[in-house]
Amino acid sequence: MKLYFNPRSRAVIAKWMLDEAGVEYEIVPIDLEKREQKSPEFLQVNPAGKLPALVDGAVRVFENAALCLYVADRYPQAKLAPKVDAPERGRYLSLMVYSTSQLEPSMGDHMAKVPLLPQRGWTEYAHTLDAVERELGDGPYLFGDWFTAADVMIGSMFIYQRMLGGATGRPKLEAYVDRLLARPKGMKLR
Ligand SMILES: N[C@@H](CCC(=O)N[C@@H](CS)C(=O)NCC(=O)O)C(=O)O
Repeated sequence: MKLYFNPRSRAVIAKWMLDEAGVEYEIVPIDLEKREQKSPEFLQVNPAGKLPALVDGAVRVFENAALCLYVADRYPQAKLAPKVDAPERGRYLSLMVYSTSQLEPSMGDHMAKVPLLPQRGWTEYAHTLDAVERELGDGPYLFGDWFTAADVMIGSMFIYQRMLGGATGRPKLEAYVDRLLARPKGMKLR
C-alpha cells in the first residue's frame, strides 16, 4: 500500500487513518512546491492532482473520505467502521460524507469570512457546529466509546481549524478535539 504524502497537506488525515488501522504502508513523498501533484504520473493516481492518494495493488483511491472508508472496510479487524449490515452503518456513512460535503466547506467559508449563499449545498457554520454537537452527544466519540473513521474525518476538520489558529468556541467540541489529539496515533498539531 502506497500513500502519496506531504506533511504540509491534508494527507496527514489519511496517514492518521492508516496508523489507527495499524496498516503497513509506504510513503511516497510529493513535493507540492515542485508541483509533483500535477505530473502526468500522479494524475494517473488522482486526476484531481491533489493529496492524499492511495494505491493498494490495482486499487487507487483519492479524496480523504473515500480513503478512510476504503481502509476501514479493507481492514475490518481494526474495527474502525460499522459492518455493512450493522444498524450504525447509515449514520456512519452519512457522517463520513457530511464531513467533507458540509462541515469542511462551511468551516472554510467561516474562516474566510465568506457569506453563505443559499444555493450552496451546506449550512451556515453555527448550524454545522450544532449538528456535530448533537451527533457527538455525550461522546467521548461520535459512536460513544467506539472510535471510528468518522472521528478521523469529522475530528480532523476541527484539528485543522485549531492548527490554523481558530476554535469553535464550543467547550464540548474543544474537549472532543483535545481527546482526539491525545490519541497515541492521532494527528499532531504543527
Ligand atoms: N477534498 C480533498 C482535498 C485535497 C486537497 O485539497 N489537497 C491539497 C493539500 S491540503 C492539495 O493537494 N493541494 C495541491 C494542489 O491543489 O495543487 C481531500 O480531502 O482529499
